[in-house]
Amino acid sequence: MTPSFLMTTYAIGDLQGCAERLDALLEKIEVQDPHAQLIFVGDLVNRGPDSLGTLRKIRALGSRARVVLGNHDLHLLAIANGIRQPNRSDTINAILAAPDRDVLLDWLRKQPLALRHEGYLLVHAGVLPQWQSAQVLALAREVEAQLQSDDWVSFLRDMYGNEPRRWDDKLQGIARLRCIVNGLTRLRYCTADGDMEFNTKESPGTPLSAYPAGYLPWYQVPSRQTQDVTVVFGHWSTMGLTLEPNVIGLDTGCVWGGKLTAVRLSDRALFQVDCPQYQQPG
Ligand SMILES: [Mn+2]
Repeated sequence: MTPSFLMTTYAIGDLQGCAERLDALLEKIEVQDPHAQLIFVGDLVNRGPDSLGTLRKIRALGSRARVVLGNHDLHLLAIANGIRQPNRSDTINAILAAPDRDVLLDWLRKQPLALRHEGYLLVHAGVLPQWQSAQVLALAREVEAQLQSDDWVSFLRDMYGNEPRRWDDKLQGIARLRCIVNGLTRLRYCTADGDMEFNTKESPGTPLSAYPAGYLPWYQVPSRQTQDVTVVFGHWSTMGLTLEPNVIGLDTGCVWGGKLTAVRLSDRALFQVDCPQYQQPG
């Protein structure tokens, strides 16, 4: 056992089933740092070639790896329970047919939706402007309690939907939980007062960007309460690598022919591997 002060933590972007690329990335990291601690920012599975191998690999890393859940991870849990139907671009059948399926799905549903590591707050998609750093963890715990309860399948059944679009501390019940899940796992654009928009995937910097007037990438909202920490997130592959003073975006489009990216949190050193294109967008 290596003492914790010698361990360095790396955040790793969306894998989406690219297990072989994960191996290549870990080789690169471990040459320098054989005891690297890893935090995956969600969307471990789906769209890519080996979702089953990816889940097995990360689970087998044991205490070296931590995970926050993404929308594709929740989608897998929903499909496995007959709550959602698989669509043509889903690539999770091997998990559903695997002999260790229940072990893997049970491990997956017990992962958190937000993590704190030193001055970093790690989530899959984003945080709403009204949420304070400590509150984000507390809100994530509310959803985690549902996913980890005996009644978790009924929670998943009620979880899907775009409403309510705006956070209010007074929200209760499933409306409250849905708003938390959508903020942490689906958010890209919102208004300055936190009204979420779920249709636009394009990066604000591209000619394709056509997000509605009044909306901003969530991390650019001026009144955002989480600016006292560095928020690390994935989910936004069209945005690519985002390195700003208190924001790190790590979805560099592994499954779309981009790169798989890890950042060493202590000094923002980047570790990347190229990825062959596995899926065409859309
Ligand atoms: Mn995602």
